[in-house]
Amino acid sequence: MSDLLLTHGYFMFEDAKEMHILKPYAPLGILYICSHLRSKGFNVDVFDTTFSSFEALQKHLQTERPSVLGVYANLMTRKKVVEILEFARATGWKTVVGGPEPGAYAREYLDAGAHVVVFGEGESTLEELLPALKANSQNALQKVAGIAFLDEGGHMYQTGPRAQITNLDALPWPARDAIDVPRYVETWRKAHGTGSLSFITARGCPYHCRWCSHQVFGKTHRRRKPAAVVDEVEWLLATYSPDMVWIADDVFTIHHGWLRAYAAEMRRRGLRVPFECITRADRLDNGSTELLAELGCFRVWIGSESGSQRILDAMERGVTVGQVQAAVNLCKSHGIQTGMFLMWGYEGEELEDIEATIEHVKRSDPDIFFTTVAYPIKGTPYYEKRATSLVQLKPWHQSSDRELVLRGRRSAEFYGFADRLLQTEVQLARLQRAGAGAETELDLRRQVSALRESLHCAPGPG
Ligand code: B12
Ligand code: SF4
Repeated sequence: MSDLLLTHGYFMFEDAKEMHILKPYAPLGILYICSHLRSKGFNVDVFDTTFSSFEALQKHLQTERPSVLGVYANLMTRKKVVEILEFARATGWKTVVGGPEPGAYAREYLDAGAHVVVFGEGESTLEELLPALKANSQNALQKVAGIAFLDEGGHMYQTGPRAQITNLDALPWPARDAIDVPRYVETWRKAHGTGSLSFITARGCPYHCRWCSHQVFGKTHRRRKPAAVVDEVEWLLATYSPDMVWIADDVFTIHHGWLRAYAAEMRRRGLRVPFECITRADRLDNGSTELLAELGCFRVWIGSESGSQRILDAMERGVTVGQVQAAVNLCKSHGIQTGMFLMWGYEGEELEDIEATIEHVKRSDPDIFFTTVAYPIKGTPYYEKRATSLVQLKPWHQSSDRELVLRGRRSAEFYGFADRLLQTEVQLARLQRAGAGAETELDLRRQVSALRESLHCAPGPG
């Protein structure tokens, strides 16, 4: 019998959208917890749901001797996680839930079947929590920092905050041996021709974009030593032979001195691997972009969000539209592709801000861009400010923060037109640059004016 079974609520085969994307990554959070606890002498298993089914997990929970089940939850997996918690509890397991969402909805997760909710990083908390759960005493639980549970009277008891891990290098690498990592790499390779896997070089982001969740790492930024990261990269390449990697940090390019040291160590060991990462436009300059290219970076993702400076400032993004355009150009000059994330509907956005975003994307001309309609995540300043305008249409356990309706927000149809107008305008701009035939251009111009008219006539804020 294990001391702890870890799992999560992401079932790739049960999600049509994910089956279309087919770019799964291993759940690093629970793998970090697993390796840490194993190094402290605990017996820990992982049931990786990514390539499995809810039925298989149920069967596993029924056949294993119940101990403690730890579940990772984020805003997208809430529904599944609640089902897992309910089932596990009914079959005799003690249930613990952690990850980026539960800390913001502690009471809801406790009511939904979790015995304990863990806030923030899970490694040290679980190390103390497992013996406390074994002791089966509320007294013992009260001494564990960074948790919440229901006391005998059904009231939520929240202990004091847990200090963050100061030395990330003291942590063992994620327990990738606990899951089928080759299957992740193969799934990528079969679908895209390149097998990929991920690792992190740091925890936390010190910036304060108002809609971004800082639930787990706060506003800290803690980095691993460059040589320690290169050790992991070297081992990953030798063990799993991926064709590329994803550096899953919030902002990989945050610290240029670190980046130089990392590049020097990779160079010294003769290592180079194609990779993609996320950056902020203001954290790219000529030197850092050159290093990215040298290291094998083929694509950077930039949270561009809006082409309107007014909206960027309202988001407290700390970046200018001009910086984003310069960063895209810089990447182009170093042969690195750019992917852009854009957000519609942030508070205060008007038609002219949408037009500014369209102009911005035309001018920057990134290789790829994705749009989302802004949604407030609980625990963020954006959510707190809009809390009184939020309407939850379905019960909490069947819903997610993405499905919250914001009063005063324009219709889905409106943002659909904004999306199509953006796509068509960018297509037109590209054709014009390439000197396309007059007929195609005329056709696109007609589409653009029809879409602009629909956008302007679409229902206003409701
Ligand atoms: C990589 C990543 C992805 C990747 C891959 C996910 C994967 N399989 O690794 C992709 C691109 C697929 C992705 C998608 C999405 N993501 Co994402 N992603 C991240 C990112 C940048 C890194 C995740 C990571 O590896 N962290 C490192 C590990 C060590 O940290 P961790 O997972 O949080 O684990 C620690 C603690 O949470 C805790 N813990 C974790 N599990 C457990 C379990 C128990 C029992 C306990 C006690 C503790 C515990 O201990 C761990 C170790 O200290 C994070 C931001 C971040 N820096 O964490 C966002 C983040 C997790 N993503 C987020 C979002 C919103 C999404 C999307 C909804 C985006 C979208 N609009 O589609 C989707 C949802 C996908 C899905 N179906 O689950 C939000 C989640 C917010 C929330 N409240 O839930 C985050 C926090 C970004 C943000 N700042 O807003 N994401
Ligand atoms: S959006 Fe990116 S830069 Fe902004 S706070 Fe979040 S992780 Fe940091």
